[in-house]
Amino acid sequence: MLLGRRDFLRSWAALPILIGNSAKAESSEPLRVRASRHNRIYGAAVCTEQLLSNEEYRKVIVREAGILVAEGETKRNVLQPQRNVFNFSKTDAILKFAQHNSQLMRGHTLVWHRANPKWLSEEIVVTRDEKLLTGYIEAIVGRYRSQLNSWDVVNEAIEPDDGLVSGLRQQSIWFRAFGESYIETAFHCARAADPDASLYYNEANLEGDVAWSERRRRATLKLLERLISKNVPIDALGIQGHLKAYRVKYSDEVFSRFLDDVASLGLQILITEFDVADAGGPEDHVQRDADVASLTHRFLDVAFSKPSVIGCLTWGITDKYSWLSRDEHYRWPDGQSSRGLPFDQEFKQKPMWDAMVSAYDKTPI
Ligand code: 9MR
Repeated sequence: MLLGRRDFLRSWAALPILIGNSAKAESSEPLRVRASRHNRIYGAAVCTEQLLSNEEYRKVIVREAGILVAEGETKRNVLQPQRNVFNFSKTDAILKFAQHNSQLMRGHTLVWHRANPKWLSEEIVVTRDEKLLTGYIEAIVGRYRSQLNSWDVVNEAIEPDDGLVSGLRQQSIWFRAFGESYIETAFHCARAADPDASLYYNEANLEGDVAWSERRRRATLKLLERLISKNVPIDALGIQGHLKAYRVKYSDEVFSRFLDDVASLGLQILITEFDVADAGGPEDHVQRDADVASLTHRFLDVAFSKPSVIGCLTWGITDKYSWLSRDEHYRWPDGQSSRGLPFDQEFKQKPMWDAMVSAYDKTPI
């Protein structure tokens, strides 16, 4: 499917299998249908291995998701493990799957301090060669030109705890080699390689009602303002949306204000990696599911009340494969799975799915 930047919003509304004849929502209708009915999108992060090996997983992804993103396979450590070795097979497999199922696909992520292969980290310290940044973007974005509708060009460039006044992440090979300019270089290069793809800056921990999250919001807004004032080709902000139900306070007002601030810069917004960590919650998983659903509802209600928010992707779709169950900060010590995604381990819809449906259904068109 060849979909340009300007076609992005129109494109998912036009996907043939998405729209039923009736304008009235059916209770069994999947998220992608609910979303497109309201000119929004729903999608999910996927992994090739699971797509290849688990039919039930494949079915849920095909039924529910209007857009896919690779959870790991489009990162540089996978795509370019050695200087002269590129491995496109996994990304190609996901793209083929998406195209076969009339799903869009987005790219995540071109520049991320945590996805650099070892050879690159070693080389850039010595050479400071900008080609190590631009050559990669030209190769990857060029290869998938007109096939991915958007790219997270730069991911997580903010880290106020690193101590810079700008709040930029100092502990990144990119910042150390080029200073802040690597961000604009990356965007210019991506735009030249695929003029049709929407270009995103993607950032984490932007929604908490806590001081450290506020610092992140301020630094992100300032960065976006600087980029826009320099005519850097950026189209949207990706808000990851990894919520922590029992650990980080969330407030509708704070989140709403931030969305308005971003929209006032003329940017679109996508919730790119939504899930809700349930670590630290009560033992009773029924109670946790209710809490996760309630937070999901509040968060997405605020998001979808804004015309600038074009949709939401969850980071995975089933608890069976969630990164939250693997991560040392969020996994349960007794080995039970986390319950932060719309489907449980057995691929059954959870209250979180109902909350998402309801948020999409309420979205003003
Ligand atoms: O969920 C992803 C996990 O499986 C990978 O091991 C990890 C490193 O590549 O990345 C995780 O995804 C991260 C995403 O790329 C950026 N935002 C935070 C996500 C969770 O750590």
